[in-house]
Amino acid sequence: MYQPASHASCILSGLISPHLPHSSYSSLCLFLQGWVTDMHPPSRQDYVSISFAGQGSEGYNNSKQWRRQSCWRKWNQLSRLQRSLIIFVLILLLICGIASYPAVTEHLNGLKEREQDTNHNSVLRPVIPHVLPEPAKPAQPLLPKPTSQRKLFNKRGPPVLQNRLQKKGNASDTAAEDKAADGKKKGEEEGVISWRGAVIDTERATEGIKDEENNDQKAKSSKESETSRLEAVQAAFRHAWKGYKNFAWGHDELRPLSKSYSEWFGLGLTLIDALDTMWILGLKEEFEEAKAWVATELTFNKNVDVNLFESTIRILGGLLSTHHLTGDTMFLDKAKDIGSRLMSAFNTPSKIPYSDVNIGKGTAHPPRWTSDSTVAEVTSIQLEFRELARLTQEPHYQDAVAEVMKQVHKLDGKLDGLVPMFINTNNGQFTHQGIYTLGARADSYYEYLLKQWIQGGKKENQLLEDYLQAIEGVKKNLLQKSSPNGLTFVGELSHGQFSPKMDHLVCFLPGTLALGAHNGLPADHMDLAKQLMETCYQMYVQMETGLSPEIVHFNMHQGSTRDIDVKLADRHNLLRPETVESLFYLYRFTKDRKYQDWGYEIFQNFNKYTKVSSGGYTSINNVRDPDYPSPRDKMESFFLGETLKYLYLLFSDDPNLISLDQYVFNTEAHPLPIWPSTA
Ligand code: DMJ
Repeated sequence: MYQPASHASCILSGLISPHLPHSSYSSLCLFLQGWVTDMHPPSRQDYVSISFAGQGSEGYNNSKQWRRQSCWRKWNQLSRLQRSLIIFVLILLLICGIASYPAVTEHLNGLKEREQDTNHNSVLRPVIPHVLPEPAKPAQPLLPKPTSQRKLFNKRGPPVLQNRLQKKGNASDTAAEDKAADGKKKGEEEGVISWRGAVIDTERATEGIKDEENNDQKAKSSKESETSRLEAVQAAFRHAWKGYKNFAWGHDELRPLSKSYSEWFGLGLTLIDALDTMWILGLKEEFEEAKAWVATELTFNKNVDVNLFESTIRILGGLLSTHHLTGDTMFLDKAKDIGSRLMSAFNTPSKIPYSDVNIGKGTAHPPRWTSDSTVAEVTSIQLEFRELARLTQEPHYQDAVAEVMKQVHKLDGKLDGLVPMFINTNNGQFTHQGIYTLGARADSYYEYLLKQWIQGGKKENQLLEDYLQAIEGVKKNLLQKSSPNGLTFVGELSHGQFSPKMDHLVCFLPGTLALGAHNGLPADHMDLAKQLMETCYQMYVQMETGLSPEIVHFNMHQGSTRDIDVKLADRHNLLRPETVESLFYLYRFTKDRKYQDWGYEIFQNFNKYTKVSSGGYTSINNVRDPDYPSPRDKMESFFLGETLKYLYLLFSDDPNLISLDQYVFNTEAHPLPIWPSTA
């Protein structure tokens, strides 16, 4: 009697033991054994027979009385052992029920809370929480997806219970955990963590986070550096403008040291050259002041001689581009005025224009000592007059400059597409033949071949052919490498004799070559552009002030100790733009930040050696003496028209700030529109 009760109670141990501490379980067994023995004496029968209403022979009687009497009769028919066992089982079931109640409640609550959580936060919570940047909680544990969690909990109860089961060593769970642990270890070795089915490539996830953070950081710091560099250029412009405004307002050039000005044409050259720069730099106040001066003070009805080329690229070009950028027709009217006055330069026997025009009288003439014009000058006014013709619908502007190109195209005296430096206005022939350079007097001929072709929608094949031929001519006749470092440079040829001399002016070439490559010309043009860009940068870096001289000579002899020499007479720097101009093109097309950094170095050196404290910047005489660079007391108009503009565009990461697919810059950095294809 004792044994079965004891045995029966302990059969149930599997049900309750996991839920109770060991000591409680033992005491319960002892208690039950004693209770059953004392209260229920053994019955006569050792089997349990239970019959239910309706199932017996007596038929169905559903009265309460009958049911009570029948149950009692059945109960009394049981042996004492059977009754004790039944009572024992019932008591055990009751105890189990009471014991498991809190855990069940907790489980149910847990499920309920999780369900609410999932419903409310499904949008906010990431599937893998720490993949989203959450600075306040950087080390969130890896969790499986909510659905997997639900499955787990349904199967195995709430987290507390799971932990206890694991500790107690549930066989199947332990095996699973071991497997998971193995998998985790293996996974960790492979950079993968597996958490019950949620597999996360931590290496990649972490990399992703790190990359994202690094990228964010990089983007932030490059944005900051972009902003601060742009602001630095604005500040430089304001400083230059302060000097011009205070000491040279309405005059051609500032003399910042003597706090005065110089006149060349007497047309407010710096102010006009700087108009579109102010617009691009966002200097509204300064722009409005300057605009008011143009509207009210600027007059071309003056008895004054101007250089056709210089006034075309600076004044006509500046007014046209400002008209385009602002939409203000006042600038177009002024452009028409100066354009029409300059046309008298084309009244020559050859139709090759004279270099000088009296814009008040409407007369033109060559320089006093010659009847020649400079080749670069007569072939670098086309962008502006072509645009004026388009805007005014007066073709004679375009016809006049096209005639020059047509004649030059046909002329004898070129070498593999390279042109001499002078052309005679009487007979239209090249003079002083045999000298070829990409520097002064020839430079922008090459630039305008390409740019006219781009401006006109890449249809004028003759311009393109002349350009491509000329670049081949450069490669064949003028390109050399220096010693000891092998810098690629463009020298000059004089009657068959190569000279390793290169003007700073030649540094327009890397930018032009890059622009051509961007427009579909051979890729090796870009390679050459990069090599020449490096050389132009070295022309700055290798000087004690970090500023380039006007002219350098490259060493080509084996055993040279330095690549670049500078003659005494060539040590000046006029604040020229060509190198930063090319850096701008190279950066736009390659996105290589080194070009921005090179430009920033140059910019800082302009600030260090050419800035005048009372306002303005000055040309210097000696780039090799950082202690006394010997200021020249002149701020050229192109410093504001070109140098600062290109620096600003170089430091900007916005390719749409004067898009090179919509605008073509004239040789004075004034952007003119590329013609729509229907034009
Ligand atoms: C500018 O007037 C123009 O860029 C021209 O083509 C060359 N010289 C100066 C700048 O150096």
